[in-house]
Amino acid sequence: MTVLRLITAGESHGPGLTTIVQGLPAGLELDRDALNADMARRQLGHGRGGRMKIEKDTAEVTAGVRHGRTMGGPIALQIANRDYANWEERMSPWPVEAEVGEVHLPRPGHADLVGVWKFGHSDVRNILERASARETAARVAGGGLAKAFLAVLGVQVRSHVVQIGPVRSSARPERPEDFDGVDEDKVRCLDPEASRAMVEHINAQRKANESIGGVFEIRVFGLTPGLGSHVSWDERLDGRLTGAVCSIQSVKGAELGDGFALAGTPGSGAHDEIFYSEERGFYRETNHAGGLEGGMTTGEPLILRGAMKPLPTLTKPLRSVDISTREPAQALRERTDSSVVPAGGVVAEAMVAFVLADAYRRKFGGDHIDDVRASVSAYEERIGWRRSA
Ligand code: EPS
Repeated sequence: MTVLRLITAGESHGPGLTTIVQGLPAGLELDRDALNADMARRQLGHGRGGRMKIEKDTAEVTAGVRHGRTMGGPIALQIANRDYANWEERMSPWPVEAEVGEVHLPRPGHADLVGVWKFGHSDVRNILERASARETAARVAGGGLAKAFLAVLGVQVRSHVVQIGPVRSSARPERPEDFDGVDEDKVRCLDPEASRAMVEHINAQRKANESIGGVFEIRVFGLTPGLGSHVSWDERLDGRLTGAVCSIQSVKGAELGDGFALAGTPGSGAHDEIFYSEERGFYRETNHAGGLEGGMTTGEPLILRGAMKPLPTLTKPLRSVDISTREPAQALRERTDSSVVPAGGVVAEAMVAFVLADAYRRKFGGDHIDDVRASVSAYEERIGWRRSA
């Protein structure tokens, strides 16, 4: 059970998306522009398709906030689908006069085939509309509220792209300021040379009718030590964070800190030795663990990467089977994005912010934001934690 809850509703080409976030304290000040800036950041990135020219996402608050502050009840956010104007008959919630054709061509790699079996549909559209990554707009809206809560506690969540196709970035950002300008880069990459090669790679692959995967990295600064817990499997943040990131459409892998590389490193080089000095208190000189030990934050920056597979909607479709005739056929061919890794990082910021905000809510409680702040300060004083920033 989480203390903070995030529910999204909505289909890709339906009237719109809805987000409900429950469990934030009262008195939290929200910034409408900051929420909408994140909505716009999610739409960025070289490699997005025609749909992004249609949408200009904003999150409208319809409940839980008054004069810019949370009241303590559930917060509701609405995001319109502008494209619904082109889909009104096909996606109407109510019966229509017109004949609406069904989709029978499941795409390998998408939820299409298993979804129609499981939910008993004959029309793949009943699955693909909800499985679509359009839903991530609603997550970003909800994650924006979690980020606002974390910001009050001195926590900053950042992301950048570290790989697109085979091209890797060599950037190793150590502080929040190192991310300045990342959203101005075409692929949200902090290594200019790699960024150029990534754009070229996307262009070449797009010409060849391919889609392209990649890896984004999240870094979180200013976390208090001891969020999460070693005592139960479902309270360990390693699992909660990677689970949340792997719940993002197209993500097939997640790693923390040095992650998979640790498996091949001798123990003496794999862990972060502990030091103490009068001015710094307890500290580490390395962060192989990515800011987590025993399922708990250590107070070092959290480092998490997510690997996205290439999108399953291809302009050169793969082999499939028509589910109505059971004859061989080509998979559904649709307008699509060729690369969404830059957007994936923004969505992962939202998911990570949500999990961390929930961890703060569990540990520190509080009905008003000032109660939370006071509780965090009292705890940090008890353990003698010195904030570096
Ligand atoms: C998506 C397919 C594309 C993307 C969409 C996710 O939409 P369409 O089928 O309308 O061209 O643009 O992503 C978004 C709309 C978005 O806001 O991110 C898919 O099948 O997952």
